[in-house]
Amino acid sequence: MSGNGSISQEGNGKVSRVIRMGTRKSQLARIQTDSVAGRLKELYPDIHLEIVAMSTIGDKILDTALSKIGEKSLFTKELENALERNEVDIVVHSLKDLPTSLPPGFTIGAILQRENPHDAVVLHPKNAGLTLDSLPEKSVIGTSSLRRAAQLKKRFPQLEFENIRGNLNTRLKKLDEKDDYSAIILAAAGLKRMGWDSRISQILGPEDCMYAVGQGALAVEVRAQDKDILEMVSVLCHPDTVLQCISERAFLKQLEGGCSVPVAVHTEVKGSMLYLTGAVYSLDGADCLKDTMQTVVEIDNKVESAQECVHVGVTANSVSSSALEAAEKLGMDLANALLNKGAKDILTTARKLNDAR
Ligand code: DPM
Repeated sequence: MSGNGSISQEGNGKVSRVIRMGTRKSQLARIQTDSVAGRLKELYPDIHLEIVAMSTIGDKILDTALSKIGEKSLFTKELENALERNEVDIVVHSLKDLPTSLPPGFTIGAILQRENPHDAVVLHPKNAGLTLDSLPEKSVIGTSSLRRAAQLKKRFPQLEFENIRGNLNTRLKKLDEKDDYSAIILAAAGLKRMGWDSRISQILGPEDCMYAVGQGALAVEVRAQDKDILEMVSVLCHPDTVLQCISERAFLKQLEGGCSVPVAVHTEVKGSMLYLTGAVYSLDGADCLKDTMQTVVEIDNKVESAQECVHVGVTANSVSSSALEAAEKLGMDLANALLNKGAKDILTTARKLNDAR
């Protein structure tokens, strides 16, 4: 056993170390952390888990659009500081909030099975029964995601789009209790985890709105050097989700996009094939570059032992490294194809216009 605070085996194979899990204070973050804690408890009945809740910059600045705050690690910095100081050992995040390069010393030790990755429409109660197609002209849709706004503006030009911020609870309150928005767009996964499935009136398929890189998947961040914890969490990995998310993250990284650019993806694993569709948009959605590529991923390959490779921040020791490499290359190849067609200009212009707003 290595490292500080290593897991002690009591001679009967039982793990007796106290493991602390850091979480943001929002209800969604608590629910996500509790669900990972539950999985760990099932797998390791003898571990002692402690949950440490803290606020992050992203939770404190609630009135500015995410894309305007300009802090890449908005929701993650305080939690990583606590990891670094050994105040916590594990942090659970929504993967889509984690930058494609993590600061040195940290890694994603597990990506869990993805929930529904699509976006969902939540209607003001007075609009019950309507859809984005049937809402009256000039209805205001709340979203501060550049990605959602760009795609939906193009697809539903009769609608208007305005920023809405705050955690999920705040947003639903703003929708229901005021008359500012006819509907809001949220990730189906977050709504489902909160137990608010019944508010979903429409799931947006790829022809309406492709999802964000990593959307719907939970990630477990740990200290890269903490081999005991890394090994412990690696069994939480869902191989198909890991491969999909690695290709998506490699695509975003190669484009040099952050968590607030109009970039969207769609991935599927069918047999031993991994399909990735990726797109970049101008802010109004008028310009769009989109393409699909695929690769073979041999998931059933025997996992090469003791190989520790990091792919776009992810250490997935339980997944075949040749499959991980193929997934990462797929994302880079697709990004390069779009860059060759002028993706850089579209993104640079989008960033400039957004900064100037
Ligand atoms: C990121 C975006 C948003 C979150 C940008 C995007 C949405 C921001 C907004 C990177 N992070 O999606 O284009 O609507 O103003 C976030 C949510 C979840 C994780 C909430 C949501 C839950 C779903 C999941 C915020 N981060 O998107 O409705 O686990 O994927």
